[in-house]
Amino acid sequence: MPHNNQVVSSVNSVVEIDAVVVGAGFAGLYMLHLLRDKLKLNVEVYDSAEGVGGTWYWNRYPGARCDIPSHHYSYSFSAELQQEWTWSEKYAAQPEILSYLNHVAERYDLLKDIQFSTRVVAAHYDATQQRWLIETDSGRRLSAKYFVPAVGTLSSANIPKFKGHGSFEGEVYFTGHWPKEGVDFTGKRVGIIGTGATAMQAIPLIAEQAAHLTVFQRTPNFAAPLVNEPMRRDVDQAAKANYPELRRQAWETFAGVPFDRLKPSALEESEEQRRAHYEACWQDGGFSLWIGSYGDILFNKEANETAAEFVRAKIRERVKDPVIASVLCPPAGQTYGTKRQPCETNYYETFNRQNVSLVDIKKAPIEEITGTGITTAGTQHEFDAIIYATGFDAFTGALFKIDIRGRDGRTLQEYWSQGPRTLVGLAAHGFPNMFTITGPQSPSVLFNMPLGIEMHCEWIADCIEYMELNGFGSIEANRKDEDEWISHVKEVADSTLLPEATSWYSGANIPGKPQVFMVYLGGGKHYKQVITEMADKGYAGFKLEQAAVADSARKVCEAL
Ligand code: NA7
Repeated sequence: MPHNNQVVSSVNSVVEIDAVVVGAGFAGLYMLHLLRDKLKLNVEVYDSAEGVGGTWYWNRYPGARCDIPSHHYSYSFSAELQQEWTWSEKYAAQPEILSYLNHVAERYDLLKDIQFSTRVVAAHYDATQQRWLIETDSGRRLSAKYFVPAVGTLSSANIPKFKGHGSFEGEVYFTGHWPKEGVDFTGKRVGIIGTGATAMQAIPLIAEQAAHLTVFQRTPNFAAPLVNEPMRRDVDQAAKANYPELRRQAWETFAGVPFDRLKPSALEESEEQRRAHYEACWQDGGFSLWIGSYGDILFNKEANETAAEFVRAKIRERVKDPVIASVLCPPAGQTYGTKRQPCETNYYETFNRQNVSLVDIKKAPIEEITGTGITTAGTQHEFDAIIYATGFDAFTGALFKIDIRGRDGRTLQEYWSQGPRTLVGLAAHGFPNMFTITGPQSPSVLFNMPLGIEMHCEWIADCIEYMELNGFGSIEANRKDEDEWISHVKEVADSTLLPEATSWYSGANIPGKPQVFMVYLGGGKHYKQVITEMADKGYAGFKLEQAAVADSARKVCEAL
């Protein structure tokens, strides 16, 4: 990659630059734009994919789409960008989101600083130099003052190693790594493992194509209809006329998406009122029932059960065979919405089709993957294709794929062996000048992702600018402040019902992973206040050290 001001040491072939960003999804693209175009730093971005998009590059499975409205699922940093892009559906599908990200990359001329098909394999901090030594799988070695792994929270696939793993002789697909050219299941016998948000999007469409689809369900889920529709002209015009207000409203809400029906308590209403209210939210679609119905359903078990029973009744109504309906219905005691609520379109009706069957693998677990299919409790299911829709090693999986070593050679994996340790989800003690985006212990996946990403990228860029203008060589989270933040994250989480669920929010989907609730539930708005205040106080909670050596980044920033 040509850089005018890069310094190449002829002795060890290490390229000196200001910052390395890993990942070219929503986060990596905006980070590059800010660091390169606002701060005029010398930045390189690496991504193992062949193009931009991050999660939207890989997740090309049928039905993949966002589940907050498209106008909200987009960057807010540029009024021009908001005006010039027109979404075609209320909830954009993967190809359109990928086109949008390609448009952003081209519009801001980002591609020239992204190296695709290249994985960053190691990043080691050198405290004497106050720099990260970074290596890619193409053998490129870099020395960068700042290291920003913008690797995504849901990007490292969870692939269960069933007995016989790898022995199936038919086609094998992973939803999180779907072939670019697509897959035609026409006439095929297909098995799909998993019934999470991903599987629920894919199953109805695959069922329409396949000769037969067998769904392997371990835990039934509470889903609500997405209620997608082609983008209405009036809706688009209203959004474009009022984007600042739309964004302001989003920031006023817990999850960064406005809902206008939220009432304080399900228990303060009569059964009839409650049912009518839930029905209205159900008809709205998306997350309206989950985070836009009653404020107490994620805090109070009794309130939660009213929503859970509402969804169970809907499932029983939509699935004709009562035996299948009972397998699809989460049992008594399983709380609603404490795992992420999937949004669906015709998911439950799909089980009324003749060519779809459901296998309850909680009752009859998968024993083995064979050359011809899957064996459950002595029954052999024969397939032409098997799909793994088994989720992700969330939050930490993608970071651990890189050999990240901080001060004294300590690995991130070792430092986080009992669960992630961060200060406000942005930085970790012992890992100076490294910043994570929508990482663990930030609002992350429970906040509007593009807005959360912008908040983090802007905070990081401001922090770097502050450091450069003030001659600092390193910034590092204090251990004490990290401890306090971790306790606070836990305290807030424990005031809700969410940590009780067996979910990827707590690492419970990955055997052997420490089970710690990883999302900050204080809400995006409050969180933004916290991190802004830290910055305003000269990065309270962090230790800043003067630069050991004068560097080019400072000169560039000072010249601005
Ligand atoms: P999820 O929500 O983690 O769902 C994964 C599904 O795969 C879920 O039904 C799991 O059952 C099932 N699973 C995982 N491991 C196994 C094993 N070993 N055996 C059987 N079944 C298994 O991932 P998604 O991709 O659907 O959604 C993740 C997020 O991506 C989503 O929330 C959006 O934010 C985007 P389980 O429930 O664990 O019993």
